[in-house]
Amino acid sequence: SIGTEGITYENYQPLEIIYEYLETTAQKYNETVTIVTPANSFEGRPIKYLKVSKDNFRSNKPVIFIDACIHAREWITIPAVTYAIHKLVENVTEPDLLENFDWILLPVVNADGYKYSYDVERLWRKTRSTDQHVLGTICPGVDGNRNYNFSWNSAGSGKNPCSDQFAGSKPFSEIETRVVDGILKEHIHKIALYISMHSFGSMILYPWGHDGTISKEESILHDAGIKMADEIFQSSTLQFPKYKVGNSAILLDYTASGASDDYTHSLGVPLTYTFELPGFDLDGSGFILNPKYIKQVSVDTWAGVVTGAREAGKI
Ligand code: ING
Ligand code: ZN
Repeated sequence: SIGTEGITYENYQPLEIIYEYLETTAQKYNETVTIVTPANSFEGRPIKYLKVSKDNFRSNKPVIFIDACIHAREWITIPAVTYAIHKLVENVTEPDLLENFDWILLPVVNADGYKYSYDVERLWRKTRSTDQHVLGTICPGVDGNRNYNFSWNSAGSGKNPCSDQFAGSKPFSEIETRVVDGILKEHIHKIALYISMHSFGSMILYPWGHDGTISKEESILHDAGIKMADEIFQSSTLQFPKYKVGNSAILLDYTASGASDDYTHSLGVPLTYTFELPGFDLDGSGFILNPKYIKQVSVDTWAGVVTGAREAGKI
């Protein structure tokens, strides 16, 4: 559990251990790390994130915001973010990253869903809310990555609560997406890079996902994306496919509205990405990545984030 790398990367950790790691890190490195619990999840679990900064966000450094596990079954995304925390404060080999940026790291957006996936139903995707249901409905949960308030419910989502792409009863119906929105609103003018970690497929995706049109920032999005993909490829000792980089609708071959990268882009964040971390087809799904890959995927993802941050610093 809590070891020399802060937290072990040999197995997927339960929510309680991840939170213990965040708490311990905030205590141990209290000069640079602040833990925030902005709200509780639908089922009452705290949602926790870390602010990492040399001066508690007092200067005007650009902010880098990384979130993960909005989709419950995408477990590999969580260690990718705790490893970033580890490299920012515990095992610093790139000191420029804290010199030049302030960081927000939210490893588990969907705490209820992760717990449910961990304990009950491995391939659960959505939140666990039941607010939108009339008496007796049997399908809980909203697709968090269809719930953001940009072009909401216009593509690749719907109004059927039993669908895995249920958009919710309205934009930001979910406390979990409202938490992310709160962070975005608090720092919006400073956010230089936003990455939402998903799995799987080894892709770096960028807006616009709702209709596949070209962003005004397409060229910087694409250039920085390619640099991140190259760096991940260089870092990796694994036989995963090289990351593809592109507009999400074009690369995935489907449009999807209400996703967090489109939303942050609509708020004016220039560099905003969805990472699809690697997955092997071990069970016909690809979400169930063998734990033996956790460490290396986390290391490789960090290499990509480092490059993305430095690119963001140039703009
Ligand atoms: N993939 C993303 C999803 O929410 C995505 C892909 C990202 C679509 C951004 C549109 C915009 O479907 C996974 N694995 O969840
Ligand atoms: Zn996802």
